[in-house]
Amino acid sequence: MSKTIMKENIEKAQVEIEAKESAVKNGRMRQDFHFMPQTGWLNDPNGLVYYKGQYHYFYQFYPYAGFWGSVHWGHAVSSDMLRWKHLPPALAPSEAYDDHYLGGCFSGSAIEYNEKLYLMYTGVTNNGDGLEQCQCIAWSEDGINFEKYEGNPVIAAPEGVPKDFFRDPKVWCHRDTFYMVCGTKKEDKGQALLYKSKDMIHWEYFNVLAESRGEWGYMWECPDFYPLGDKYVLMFSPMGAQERKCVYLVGDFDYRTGKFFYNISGEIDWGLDYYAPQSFLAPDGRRIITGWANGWEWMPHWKDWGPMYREGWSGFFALPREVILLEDNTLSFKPIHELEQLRSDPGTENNLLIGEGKYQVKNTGCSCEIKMLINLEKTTSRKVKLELRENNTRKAVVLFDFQKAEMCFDRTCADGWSTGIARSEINLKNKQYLDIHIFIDRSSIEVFSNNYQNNMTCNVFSDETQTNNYIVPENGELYIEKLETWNIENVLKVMK
Ligand code: DQQ
Repeated sequence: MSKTIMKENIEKAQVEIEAKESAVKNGRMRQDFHFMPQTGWLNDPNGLVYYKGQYHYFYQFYPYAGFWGSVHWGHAVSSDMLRWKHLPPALAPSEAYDDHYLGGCFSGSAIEYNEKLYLMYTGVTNNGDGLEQCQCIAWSEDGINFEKYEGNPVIAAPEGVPKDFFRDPKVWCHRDTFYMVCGTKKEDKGQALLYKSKDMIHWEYFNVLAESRGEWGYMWECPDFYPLGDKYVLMFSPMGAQERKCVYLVGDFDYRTGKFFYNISGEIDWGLDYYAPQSFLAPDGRRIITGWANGWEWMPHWKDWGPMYREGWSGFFALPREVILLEDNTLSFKPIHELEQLRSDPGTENNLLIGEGKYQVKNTGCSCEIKMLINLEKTTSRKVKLELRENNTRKAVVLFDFQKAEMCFDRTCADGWSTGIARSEINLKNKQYLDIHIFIDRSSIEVFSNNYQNNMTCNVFSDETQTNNYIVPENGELYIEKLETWNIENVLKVMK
């Protein structure tokens, strides 16, 4: 019976998608190379996995409007993480434990087991006493059609855990045992709880993997835990930690106690639009993350989700980034090398000395890539402003202040819609060079700097007249050792 309800709800969603997808395809704000839904609303990445020769993206999905609603899991596959083929939704609300209109199939993860693809997600319902969250299982033999386990839920909120703050399971396997980390809170301090299982069905509570003492917010959403080199990394998206929305911690993990000891912390992305990143392993061993390029109303600079709802959709993923462990055990997040396949019309300038006035970057438009290497020792200016998507009246401004060692993304004059300024400090100690790498798409700008350690994703809803990009040094000369530019191919318009 329940199988039938889920199938019917998926078919209903698919009818809606097919009726509206061409309108979204013709939209002015749709992205050229960032993954986005065919129609409707997208938020967190879920169940990212490489399974039977293809990358799978699942995502929080409401097919019926460009706003959040009872969540389904959208689904798409790709062989290169660039060109995506959309599939019917993998999960739809259908059961007493996941069918509330303010709930549904919340975030979770995927893992291959016995050749099947297993999904673990949070079912959210309401039994008359407020929202309740529990962890549930679904699986598939072909990676396309999923069925929910009839014994769901497999984990209910334990004693002392608030029933509406127990979510976002991320599963991995280590030596024949499955482990799962999920987010919760205790006395208004965020926590990551650890569970283990031998068969993905029967789970036992293990320990508090890590927790906030108040410095990392009151709730940890979408925790993710994985080995990297000889270390372990915990990522989570804290609620209530001000500008800190995507924290990473690096340390050591003890499988005997289930405890994580960290001594390094950092921010994955300081932009106004980056949240809930999830990681997965590529077949060549790279640890890759992707996040939702937007945010929630409780965030300090939040205004709204942007005007895309007018075109029948909302939300996209930030570019996939490879996570790299550096010698000092901090992390850098580098856009995957596959993206280089989308480059066209290359332009290169070497040893560029820019003085008074604006330098216009060549070969750029509504979707392009700009890379520069600034020689700080040969630079006399104290600041450089990058004016992006400019058209005489509007522009997004990214300021690098070498004296204050600060980077700042100001989009208040970018598009007549967006507000907000993002800031980050940049460690320039003993640095001869500052590297900057920018990806511009129709509705977003991602800036990577300082060896991909200071990154900002901000949505900017510029129009097609905003095609100029300028480099503007202040009070002195800027020495760019190498400036490279490319246009970027539109790969999503042809996506099924
Ligand atoms: N989004 C999901 C939750 C998660 C939140 C609901 C984070 O599972 O905690 O759509 O963005």
